[in-house]
Amino acid sequence: MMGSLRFPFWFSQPSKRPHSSLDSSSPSSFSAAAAFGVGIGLGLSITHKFTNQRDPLLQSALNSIFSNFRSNCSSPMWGSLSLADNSSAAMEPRTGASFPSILNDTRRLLGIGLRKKSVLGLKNIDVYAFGVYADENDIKNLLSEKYGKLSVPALKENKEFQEDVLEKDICMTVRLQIVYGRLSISSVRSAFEESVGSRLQKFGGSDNQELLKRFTSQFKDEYKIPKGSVIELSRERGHVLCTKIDGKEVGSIQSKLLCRSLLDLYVGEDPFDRQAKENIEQKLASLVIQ
Ligand code: DAO
Ligand code: DAO
Repeated sequence: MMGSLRFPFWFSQPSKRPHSSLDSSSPSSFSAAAAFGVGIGLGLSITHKFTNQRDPLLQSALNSIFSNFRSNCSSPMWGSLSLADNSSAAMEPRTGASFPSILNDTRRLLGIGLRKKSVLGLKNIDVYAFGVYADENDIKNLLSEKYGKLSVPALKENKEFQEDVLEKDICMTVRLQIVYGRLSISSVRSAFEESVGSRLQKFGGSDNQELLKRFTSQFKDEYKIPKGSVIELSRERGHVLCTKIDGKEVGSIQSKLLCRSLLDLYVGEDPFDRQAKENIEQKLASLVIQ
């Protein structure tokens, strides 16, 4: 349903349209939540349990706001509204893509965002929505002792903390949901060589062609990734990068450098979606401190 709803004008000029986007004549509370969320430039909204709430329209709009309050939103509120139980899901409002709040029993959703790509400098296409997950137990075991006494705002500014998230053996998953309808394997390969390739160079120096080729050779020409496909890129124990397409494993590669380079696209210095990175760090910090 949401896949067909786009508000391109609001994307480009969100600050000029702060209030008018909540359309009460909208046929669906989802679209209202999305429009409202987009209008005020926010990220997450809630897609479940509308039925037993008095005013689902208002509720979803409020969820959309509260789940994105950043430094001044306490973690219990954020937790209870957005990611409270295993059956809930969060929606990326610009695309309608929905992300389960828990994967593999213990991987918790930290934040969601959108990967865009400019084509020939002419247009910006939405390629996929993504959700970043991390194993709760790993977070507690590997980060809480060192950082558990700090405050959330302090932690969010802490470079060493951000570095540890990328470096330590914390199981994580980036789940991609394809939005663009004409994605070819060759364009995936070349986009990957550009984005991940630049990180491999940044973190590992010059000689990483072989590693890059090893990864991209997993993507066989006969694979199809139509709109709606779900790709999971997981850092498993021991820095093994495991790739799944629609639930089927297509390969895995043990490389700390590759894992780090991939995660850097979403939570590094120059991320695809800055707001998503903010939300991810906020959520991560709140989990470390609990
Ligand atoms: O069709 O001309 C075009 C543009 C295609 C852009 C493809 C971007 C691919 C981004 C990586 C996707 C990874 C799943
Ligand atoms: O967005 O630039 C990017 C990189 C995203 C990683 C893409 C990995 C795609 C792996 C699946 C390929 C399916 C054939």
